[in-house]
Amino acid sequence: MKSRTYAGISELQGKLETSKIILIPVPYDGTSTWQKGADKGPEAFLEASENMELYDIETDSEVYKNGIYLADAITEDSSPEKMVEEVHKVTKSYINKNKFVTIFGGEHSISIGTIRAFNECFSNLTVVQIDAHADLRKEYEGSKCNHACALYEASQTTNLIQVGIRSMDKIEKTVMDTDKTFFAHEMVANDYWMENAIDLMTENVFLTIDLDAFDPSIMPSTGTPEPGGMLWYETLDFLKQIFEQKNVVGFDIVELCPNKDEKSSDFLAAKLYYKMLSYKFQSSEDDDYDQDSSFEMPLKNATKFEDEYFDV
Ligand SMILES: [Mn+2]
Repeated sequence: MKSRTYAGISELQGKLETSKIILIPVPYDGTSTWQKGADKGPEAFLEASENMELYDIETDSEVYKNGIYLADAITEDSSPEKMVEEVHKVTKSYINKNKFVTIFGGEHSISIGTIRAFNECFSNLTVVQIDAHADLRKEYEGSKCNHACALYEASQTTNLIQVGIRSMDKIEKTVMDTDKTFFAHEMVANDYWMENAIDLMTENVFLTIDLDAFDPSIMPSTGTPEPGGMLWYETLDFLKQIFEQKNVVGFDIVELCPNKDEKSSDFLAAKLYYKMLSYKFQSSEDDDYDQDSSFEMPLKNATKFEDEYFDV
């Protein structure tokens, strides 16, 4: 039987051994408070991806030729804590294979695990969170692994920069670093917010994108839509600048809550994912699969991983 590949690429282009890129689906929706359905996000995203052109006009590239391996979905959902643990473990195992690791959720709590993995593998990590919500609660409804707490740990352990924020609880102000927060209502009046945000970033950057950061007019299918969000081209412009100026070490995209009568959100998510890969690999698509040529990821403790490093 033919196994499923990302976007219907050939099995050869989707092989683990030769792929530079890993995609891990995490269909988890254990703690969402309002509209359920983020567990259906990865499937809707994959379906939309299968119906998308794989040539990117803007970068004049076909990034899938770098190889994109569709990993087994993480289905651990016995508790939020166990899910986070599993996401952390699996993400780290693929980073240790020297791959460019991407994760598609699921609700935002999965990012506690992804960020923990990247932070352990890359020194001086900046986390750029693009989101409508601050997600800085230390604990919510009895768990530290609730989606409302998604970025609390990152706020304590990484250089966290929050972009697009327009909804939070007052208590989150005690945790938030307002010098590194770009509120939506201020972004509309500040022509320099992108440069200001990039100036705050260290070299190694992990991006966590909550799709509710986008305006509901272009991204209605998300658990908690908030008016006044970001639009398509400004978001791409910001992302492109980050990919050009920084070493983006990986990213996750979360909170697609598909609606069978509204497919454009699924396509936005699919296209966003592919755009980000296109920006990442823009200059390297003519390379062969030799990972030493242009794709180097400085691991924090490279020696620690030596055994697993080239085991693919
Ligand atoms: Mn969020």
